[in-house]
Amino acid sequence: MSPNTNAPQPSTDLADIRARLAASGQSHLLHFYDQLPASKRAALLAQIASLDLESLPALIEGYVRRAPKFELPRDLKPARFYAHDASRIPWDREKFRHVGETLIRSGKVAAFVVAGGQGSRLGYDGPKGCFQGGAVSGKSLFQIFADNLLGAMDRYSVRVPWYIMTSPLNHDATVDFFQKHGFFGLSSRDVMFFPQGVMPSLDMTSGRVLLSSPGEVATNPDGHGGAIRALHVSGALANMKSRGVEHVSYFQVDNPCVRVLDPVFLGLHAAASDSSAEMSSKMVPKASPEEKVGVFCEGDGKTQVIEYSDLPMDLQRERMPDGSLRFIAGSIAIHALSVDFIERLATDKSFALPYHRAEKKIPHVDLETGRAVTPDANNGVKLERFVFDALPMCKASILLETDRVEEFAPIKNASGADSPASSRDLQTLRASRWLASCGVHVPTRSDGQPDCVIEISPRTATCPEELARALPSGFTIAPGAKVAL
Ligand code: UD2
Repeated sequence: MSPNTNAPQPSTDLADIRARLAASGQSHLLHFYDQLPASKRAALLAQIASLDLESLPALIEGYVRRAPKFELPRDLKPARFYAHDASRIPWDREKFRHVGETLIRSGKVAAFVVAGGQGSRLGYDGPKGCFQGGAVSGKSLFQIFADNLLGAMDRYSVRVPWYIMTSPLNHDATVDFFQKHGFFGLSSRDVMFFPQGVMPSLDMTSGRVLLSSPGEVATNPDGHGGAIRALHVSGALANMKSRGVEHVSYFQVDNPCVRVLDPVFLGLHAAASDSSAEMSSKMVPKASPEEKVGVFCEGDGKTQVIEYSDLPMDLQRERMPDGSLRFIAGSIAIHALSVDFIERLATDKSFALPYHRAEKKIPHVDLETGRAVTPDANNGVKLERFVFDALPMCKASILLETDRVEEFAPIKNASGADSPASSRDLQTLRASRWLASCGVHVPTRSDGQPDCVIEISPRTATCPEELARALPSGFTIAPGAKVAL
């Protein structure tokens, strides 16, 4: 599938650009213009033309000159959720599984991964989806998601389109990777890549836009919240509608244990009496008050995610009488969104998600000397939008609790928590559970952890019941074995 290339192009005329730069206080971006060769001049003008310069003065005032203050809603309380253990607070899981399966089988669901992030914490030089995330196979994260879809297509006898949001910084490398690997067995007609927008990176003191080289503006992807607009302007939404897609299953590129299409979640999203079927979310109970994930809350009558840094620590530490955390619902960034909801937001001229400010070390060119500067302390501000800020724009939004081991093994850092090693352990732990429930003995170490590494491809099974059907008879695992199923 190809993105839409018919969007109107802004003027690249030098005089027009000079006027826009002067009006937004950013004339320094042409500081080296006269020294550039013709091709670089044209590229710089095209890049500047594509930026929303007009909104910069207000953003610089509101986010750079002073850090914005987050106001907690006065009636803030924890968000309600559909409990993982449906015997505790009863709800009809099988009814919603049926609804979700019917939606998938009738081609009304698409997969959508946000893969435009820079992944700097992992220290991996390339799109994060190309990282080898499979615990045993070393398959890339993208291939694991593709396997997930191939499994679902077999199970439900349907073609499921997959939309992949890249950024201008990793778009070509992502597309090349899929081409090199034959789209991992998917049809290229079912995979659509489109880049998200970018924001200029700003100097933390002056608010001036930084230059990454004499002929290039320093930019950063505009956050996963940029997906709402990018889905629309790229033509992805129109493509979904032409295929009869009504709901999008949204996930992040860093989690190899994600269930790309979860019928129970999709069914709840689409049909629960307290859902407007606009945007729904999954959560896991926070591991500790200090865990750095956004928290689902209710305030001003709306479900919302409050970033851990905005939620006061005394609230994060509050406990219920049974000892559990009161603000327990940690976001694992898995959502379901309706195509109608995305379109309503993306085509509403007054729609805008708020920006969030992140202080970063941003390499740039010194305007006085023309030399490249690699800062060793934060010197810049990146502005990003977050997709979960669309939740309060829903009429009613539901939340499903899930089991951390079942669905969340992210790869974010090079070592420690949320690293390739912790993800491998979690993939193995989940596989061990599934195998044990199929009656297979899993060897354990003296600390009770599996004495083996196991990876179950989502093409083989996405739950213990499917694994029971797929396992060869007499299947065993030897201590220390590495097993890919
Ligand atoms: C995110 C959540 C956090 C928790 C966690 C679960 C935010 C701000 N925080 O933390 O609360 O739910 O995930 O894993 O979201 N991305 C883009 N374009 C961008 C920026 C990011 O596509 O401009 C993608 C990125 O490729 C990745 C995902 O968004 O798939 C998460 O990005 P992140 O690494 O910035 O978020 P993280 O892990 O800090």
